[in-house]
Amino acid sequence: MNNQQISNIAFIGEVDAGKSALINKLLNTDTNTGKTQAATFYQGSVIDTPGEFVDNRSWNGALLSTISSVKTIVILQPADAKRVSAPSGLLRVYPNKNIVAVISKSDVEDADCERAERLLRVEGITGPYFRTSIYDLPSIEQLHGHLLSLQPVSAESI
Ligand SMILES: Nc1nc2c(ncn2[C@@H]2O[C@H](COP(=O)(O)OP(=O)(O)O)[C@@H](O)[C@H]2O)c(=O)[nH]1
Ligand SMILES: [Mg+2]
Repeated sequence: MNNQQISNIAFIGEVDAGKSALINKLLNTDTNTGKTQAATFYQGSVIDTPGEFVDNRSWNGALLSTISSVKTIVILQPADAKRVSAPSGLLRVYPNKNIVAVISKSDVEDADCERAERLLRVEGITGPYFRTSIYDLPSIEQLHGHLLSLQPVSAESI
């Protein structure tokens, strides 16, 4: 991976969707193991959110205020989940953000990536759908490249 950093991104998805593990891979860091208890901010404002934000409706206000500052929202839909992981309708509140759809844990035994895409599409979350596995580096690099392409061009790189 190159040295340019991804930033200004929030990762959301249900508990165990693989948010922290994916961020670890994307940032090439190992500082965020363990259960996410609070929104965690990394350098350049990459935000990891606790799954409870999505699982529990009463947390939706907390989710909204956490993601309100970022330009890009990455939604993780685990490949083995039978229902949608994203908060229903919540993302329409912010029509100007980049929404990036990730089918996470694509390597698990009962993965069904087509089903995951269907669930996202029904929820109004359009493709491209990035299928990732933390054990498949090319899948991480492909997502990383897409996230970099969404970064604002910084003055020094012109
Ligand atoms: N097989 C597999 N397991 C994964 C993958 N991503 C995460 N996991 C595992 O799923 C569990 C939950 O991951 P975590 O990142 O903590 O989920 P979070 O609650 O969304 O932050 C952990 O045991 C991870 O090792 C993946 O791509 N493939
Ligand atoms: Mg976590």
